[in-house]
Amino acid sequence: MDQDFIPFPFVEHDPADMADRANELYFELNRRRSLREFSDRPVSRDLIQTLIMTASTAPSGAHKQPWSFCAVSDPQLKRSIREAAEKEEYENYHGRMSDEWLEDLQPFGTDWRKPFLELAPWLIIVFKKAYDLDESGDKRKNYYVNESVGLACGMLLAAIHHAGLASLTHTPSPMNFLQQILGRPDNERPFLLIPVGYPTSDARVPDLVRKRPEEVIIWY
Ligand code: IYR
Repeated sequence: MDQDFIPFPFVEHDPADMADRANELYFELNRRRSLREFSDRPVSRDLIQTLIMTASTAPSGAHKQPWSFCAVSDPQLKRSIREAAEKEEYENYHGRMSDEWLEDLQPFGTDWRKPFLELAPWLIIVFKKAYDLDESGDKRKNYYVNESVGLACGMLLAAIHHAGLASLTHTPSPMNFLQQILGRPDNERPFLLIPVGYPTSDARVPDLVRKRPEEVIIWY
């Protein structure tokens, strides 16, 4: 199949504005924080759809777009997800995680309890697709699946933050239970669970420091 080509949809900015634009986005994204204390304040489905479609603009290997996003607001489903996640996390915090791991997590005060999985108005569960099935049911391979889906998740977090909402990148482990509860097909594997919503009025986060330029950039 031949692909049509169009002119590159480039928007040029006045060089005098470019640093301001770059700084504005940096300051905005630098304010993003992972939230664990969600309120139950509702968020519209339309807004969630726009945020997911923003994520779905991510680049992907051979433009296969190897992702699907389950958007869960149903209270029963959220409860099932919370129960299954807490069961696994209980095992993690009581023997499955190494002492070093528990020590590294200690500053964040996390434990096996995951009330946000019921409180947050939406859970977005991102699935990665190792392959797709064509019309005749034959497997069609996807490429750079982890990279592609990781990029989509990053764009989703930025979109959520930009819209004035908060999120958490939650990785219950193991998370195959999400595939069962959500009835996803065999070519899909859970990648990341992202609660989305508003913080409680007294939500607190650890006072973290981000690495400085000289710690993360190597110039050549
Ligand atoms: N998945 C567990 C443990 C956990 C692991 C890491 I690495 C974190 O940055 C945070 C938590 C949990 O959700 O509690």
